[in-house]
Amino acid sequence: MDAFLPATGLDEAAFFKENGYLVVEKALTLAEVDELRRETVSICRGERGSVRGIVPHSPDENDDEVMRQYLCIHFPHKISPVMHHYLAHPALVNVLTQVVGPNVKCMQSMLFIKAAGKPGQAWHQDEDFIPTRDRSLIGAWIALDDATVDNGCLWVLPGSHKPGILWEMQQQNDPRFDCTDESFGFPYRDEDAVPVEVPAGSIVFFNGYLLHRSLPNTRSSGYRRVLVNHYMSAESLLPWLPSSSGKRIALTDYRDIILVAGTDPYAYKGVENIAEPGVRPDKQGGCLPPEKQSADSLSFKPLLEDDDD
Ligand SMILES: O=C(O)CCC(=O)C(=O)O
Repeated sequence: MDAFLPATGLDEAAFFKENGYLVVEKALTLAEVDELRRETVSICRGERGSVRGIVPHSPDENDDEVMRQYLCIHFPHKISPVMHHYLAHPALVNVLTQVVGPNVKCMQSMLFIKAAGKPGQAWHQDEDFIPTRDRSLIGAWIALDDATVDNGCLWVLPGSHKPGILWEMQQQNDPRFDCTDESFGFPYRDEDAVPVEVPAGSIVFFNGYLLHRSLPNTRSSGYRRVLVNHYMSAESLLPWLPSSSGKRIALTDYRDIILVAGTDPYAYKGVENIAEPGVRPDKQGGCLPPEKQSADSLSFKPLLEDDDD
């Protein structure tokens, strides 16, 4: 396994820290890649269990006809023992333990199929979607085809993870991209982006604050298949809501704040008047049930005058 390191003299962990991404070329054997490709067909055919949005397919439909219908399948590891097995492939764990720490957990997998003509994803930071408490989120993007500019490889803005700021997001209608919101307002230009072209079997690791995107697959046939697993430090809690909840806890930002030093990169949001002063209960008469305690934690309601007696 060769890590792709441009001539910087940095070791893998140092390169990742500096640039926010790292390529390990041909980390998986072609036999392993082939196993994952065959499993992709089975998942798309619905043979591994039910997937929301996958329709029953008749044996008359060939594999290409089936796969072309799906851009990406979320959480394949939940139904596929093969995908589950690859979450802890030694080539992944080796790098993860170097750049995240000794204790690493996975919370998501995504299987991109991205047939010819399918769109990419606009600029975003993965911590917009999966909020860790310690900025330890890391994607492991496992190429199941050679990923090139024309079939829609990953593009990154090297070093864009360093400020540790989550840029604003907005809806976009750019036909090059799927429905995912785009980050905007960041101080980098599209021309600063680097295409991460890799041969099949390679893994691109990238930091959860790194701005990245992918462009459409502009070829006339074939796929740009990728298995992307997301990991984080096991020490961090994961305050994550399923998208079905309709809430984005990662982007929720309590703005009843006072800056006491330096600059606030989110100053443009202004401040709000939310907290109400109040007396902390002194435990006389016992405690409230836990759900009532947390509901009150942001709004210490003043005790009624009668309570002070
Ligand atoms: O591979 C792609 O097209 C996009 C992947 C991506 O943006 C991600 O995994 O966060």
